[in-house]
Amino acid sequence: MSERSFSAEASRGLTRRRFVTGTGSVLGGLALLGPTAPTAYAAGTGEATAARTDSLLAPIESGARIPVLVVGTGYGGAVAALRLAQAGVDVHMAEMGMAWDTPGSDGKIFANTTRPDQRSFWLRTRTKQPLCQFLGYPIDKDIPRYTGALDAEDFAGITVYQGRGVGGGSLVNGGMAVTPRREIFPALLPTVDPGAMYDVYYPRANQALGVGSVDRAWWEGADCYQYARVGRKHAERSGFPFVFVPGVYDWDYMKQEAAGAVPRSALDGEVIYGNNHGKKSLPKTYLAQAAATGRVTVSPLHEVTTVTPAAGGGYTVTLNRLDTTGATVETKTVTAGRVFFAGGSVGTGKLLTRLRDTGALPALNDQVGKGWGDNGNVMCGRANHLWDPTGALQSSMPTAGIDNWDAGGAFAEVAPLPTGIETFASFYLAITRTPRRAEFRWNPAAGRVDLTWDRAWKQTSIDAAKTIFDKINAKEGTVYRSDLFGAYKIWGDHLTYHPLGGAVLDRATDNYGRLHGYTGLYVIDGALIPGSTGVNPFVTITALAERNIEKIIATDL
Ligand code: FAE
Repeated sequence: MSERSFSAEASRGLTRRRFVTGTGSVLGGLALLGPTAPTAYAAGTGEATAARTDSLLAPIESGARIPVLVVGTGYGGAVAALRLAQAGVDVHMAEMGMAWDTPGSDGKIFANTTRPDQRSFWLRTRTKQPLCQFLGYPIDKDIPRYTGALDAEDFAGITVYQGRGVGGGSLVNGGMAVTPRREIFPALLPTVDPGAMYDVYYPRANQALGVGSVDRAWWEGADCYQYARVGRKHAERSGFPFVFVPGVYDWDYMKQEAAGAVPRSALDGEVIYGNNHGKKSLPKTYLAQAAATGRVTVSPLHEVTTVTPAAGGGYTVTLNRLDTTGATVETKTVTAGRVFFAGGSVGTGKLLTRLRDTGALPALNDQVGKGWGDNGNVMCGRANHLWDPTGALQSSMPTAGIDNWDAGGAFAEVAPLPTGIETFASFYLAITRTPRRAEFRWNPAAGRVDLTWDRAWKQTSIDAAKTIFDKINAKEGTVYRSDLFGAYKIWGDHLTYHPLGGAVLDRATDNYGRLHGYTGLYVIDGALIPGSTGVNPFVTITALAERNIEKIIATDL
């Protein structure tokens, strides 16, 4: 059977009931997460994700034949699933993380930033917080090993933070929804028409993500943004443009948090381990819309391990069903007409590199695994004078940054330090221009994929960030904090929140994400972007996915 007729047959002849567990499927999905009852949270954006996406949860049965399998439920995967479903295609999504729809014993789905527990980290027995020290004291602590929401994935030269669960990075990120300035776009994705991106796909992505802007009048007087106003004052006194950026938090909900009218989330410091309320994460946007089509199902706690051509057409996909300790409790094999790789830059980059180099997909080209970058991420803090307090109450949702991209190659997000106490610190995540690109390499002796990143490469990013902060420190008579990332360590140069690349557009794939070497295999996530977006990346990942899936639906299906 040809690949095309396989898909057509699969779409026509297989109902969802035949390839997912039947009536028990939704309960089955919940049961995977533990014994606690499904939640019913407050209305509006405060409501739990379950309210809108529980109908998606339907673990796939071994032996199923499906038209489309999407690997991962982050931005790229959610766009692919929604648009394919709207085009009449049944889609199944495999997600290695949990569904995050069930509260723990404290009544909350996600753990608080200041009180990490097993829900916080992906399969770690000790937290690995981005800021590992405070005032000279280590702040990491032991936790039970669990399939938590934030993965701090260690490679030789860098720790890559990623979201794990239905919704991918949208569960744990800061919600800064930034469209890069049009002038810098051609350098980011040289083979993509900026006209179409800025006229069609960025607006489409922003609309579907629910991107909006904070009420500036409210912001000017809000206690929780004092830290940002101090950031603005210091930026502007040194002559740097201070730019407000949109976000995906429900700003009206935040106002109600400040007024004490609803449960606090951003104002309770929730962010990197998930937001219990307020953030318009993918389960409330793209995935909720996907659920409404009735054509999309999700297997949480299912990790795709192998994809290889099937004898009768399509692809044989192997999935490990995990328990919450990360152990494989079942291995399933299904057949998919098409596979969309959306495991994120690291997930997709590692998986494709391994599949090529271990013989499962040997025709993938030599560009697979290459072009990986850290979006030039580097963090730092500054110690303010006692007359410049940044506030004990800090909203965990950043709203603005310092733009020195053209002159110094840096855009610095004025970030919160939501400790609950006055720290007199200003904290920044800088996104910098960096020429450094690493690659994923299969390591047969160790049986794993390595990343060739070198910690010393961050010096370019530090230099770029210093174009902003050396000047501000000189002007303000202040110094860098040296107690946040280790003893006497100024720069958070050991990590990234923004992995990009690993299966770059128009190199590992064609100009729309079709993998070279195989019909019916696609990349549709941050792996397509060659290492940098110049700003926070998820809007660009979403917009590019919108562009590519539109073309794929029009021409391949
Ligand atoms: P992603 O969202 O990572 O989704 C991939 C999904 O695939 C994950 O759920 C994985 O668990 C799953 N997966 C991977 N491998 C497999 C497999 N083999 N089988 C099954 N499932 C698999 O990918 N970006 C912004 O624009 N603004 C921000 O404010 C911002 N803040 C951030 C803060 C933090 C702490 C972090 C970690 C990231 C932040 N980001 C931010 C980055 C942003 O979340 C990230 O670029 C996107 O989530 C990447 O989207 P993808 O679709 O590529």
